[in-house]
Amino acid sequence: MTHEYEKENNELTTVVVMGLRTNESDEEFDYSMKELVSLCEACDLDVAYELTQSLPNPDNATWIGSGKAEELKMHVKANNAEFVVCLGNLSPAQMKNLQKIIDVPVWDRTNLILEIFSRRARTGEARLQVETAYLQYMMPRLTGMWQHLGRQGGGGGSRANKGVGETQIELDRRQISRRISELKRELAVMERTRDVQREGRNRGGYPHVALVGYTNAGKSSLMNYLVELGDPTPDKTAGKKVFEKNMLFATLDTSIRKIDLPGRKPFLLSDTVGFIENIPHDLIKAFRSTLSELKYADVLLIVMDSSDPHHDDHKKVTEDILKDMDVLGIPRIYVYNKSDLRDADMNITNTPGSDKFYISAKTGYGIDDLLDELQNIFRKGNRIVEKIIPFSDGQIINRFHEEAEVESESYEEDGVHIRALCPGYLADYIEDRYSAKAE
Ligand SMILES: Nc1nc2c(ncn2[C@@H]2O[C@H](COP(=O)(O)OP(=O)(O)OP(=O)(O)O)[C@@H](O)[C@H]2O)c(=O)[nH]1
Ligand SMILES: [Mg+2]
Repeated sequence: MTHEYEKENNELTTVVVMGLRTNESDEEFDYSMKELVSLCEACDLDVAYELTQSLPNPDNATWIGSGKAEELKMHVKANNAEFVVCLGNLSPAQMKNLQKIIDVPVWDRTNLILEIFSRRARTGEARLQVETAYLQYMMPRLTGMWQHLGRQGGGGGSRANKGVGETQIELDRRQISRRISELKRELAVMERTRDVQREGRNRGGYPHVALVGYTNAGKSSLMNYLVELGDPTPDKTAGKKVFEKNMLFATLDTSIRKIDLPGRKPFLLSDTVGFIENIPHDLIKAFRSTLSELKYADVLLIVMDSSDPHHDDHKKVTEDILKDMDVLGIPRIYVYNKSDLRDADMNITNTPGSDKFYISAKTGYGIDDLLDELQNIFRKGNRIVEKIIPFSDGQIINRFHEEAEVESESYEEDGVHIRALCPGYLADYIEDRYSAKAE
């Protein structure tokens, strides 16, 4: 991992941002530049200067053209910048050539996102996923790193004739490949453990609601609001709250909390990593196993920042990723969050049965409507369950009374004979539990 730019005393590192505009509108380009600057901030980088270039197509050799590269070099010197962050994804060759001209390292957007992820990942699994993505990104770029040594050697075919740099690259490549295989093996083991844990959670028989959406939409804030609503004593909730901040990729690790509110059926709520436009492919691949949890969700809450003029694009990015993961069959609600920042949203009445809800995780506006709708969805798929429950399973009998509509109940010698209209999730659970015992 490249932590060499992380200063010990949290001192910010100065960078210059380089934007290349090809066929985007002014508005789109400005938005992407702003997003890149926010990504820099999330990585503790201080943007000293923003330079832009317009070209019909990126320059094959230097991405921005050699004239612009000289200008960039000047701004780097003038601002004492330690490196340059580029808006876009550069090929290994473009990166190498540009770096040679400006004399400081060049990061592209993918590199920046990977760096944020590697700094922010906390759980073992997230760390391994990020390291895998990082190494995969580095592999084709090793040439640039050893290029100064590579030039020393002759070009012969046998190993002995190769330059020091080339040999070094081969060694590095082999070492990295080995490490990637190792990481994949470790991740596979973790995935199996998680499957077991998931079964453990399912054994609780609670519906699972998953928060998904663009980064900074307010997913973690909504989770914290609901945690607090379930237990308004700050001392007790402090440990259950997740990290929320006005910063891109505040959350990287998945957290699950049980939301138990008076008069409502309890459910499990999960909060996970946010999405971003043009997310690096390797990173999605690396996070696929964490995100695969979504497949087991009963409801997806697609959270959007409705005060962001680009929330429709964010919705599309999110849907594309969900589609890719084959989870669009799961019931979903579009949650237009941050309604408090938009007068227009505050005049919309949320309608039961709709797939759009306007809320504010700050003020609580519309949250009751959303919770009502979740309860409606849980009730869907209700079916009759008829079972004999052993007397020792008193808590199951309680759940019939709290979460289902009991039609008949009689205490016989062999247990409680019960017939009830159960929500789908509870019916699955009861049927699993008692069929397993019967075997
Ligand atoms: N005004 C307003 N601000 C909100 C609302 N919900 C969240 N925020 C703010 O938006 C910022 C981002 O919130 P988070 O909850 O961290 O967003 P997130 O979706 O979890 O973001 P990532 O973890 O980066 O994917 C924070 O500064 C929140 O205080 C809201 O309803 N209204
Ligand atoms: Mg978050």
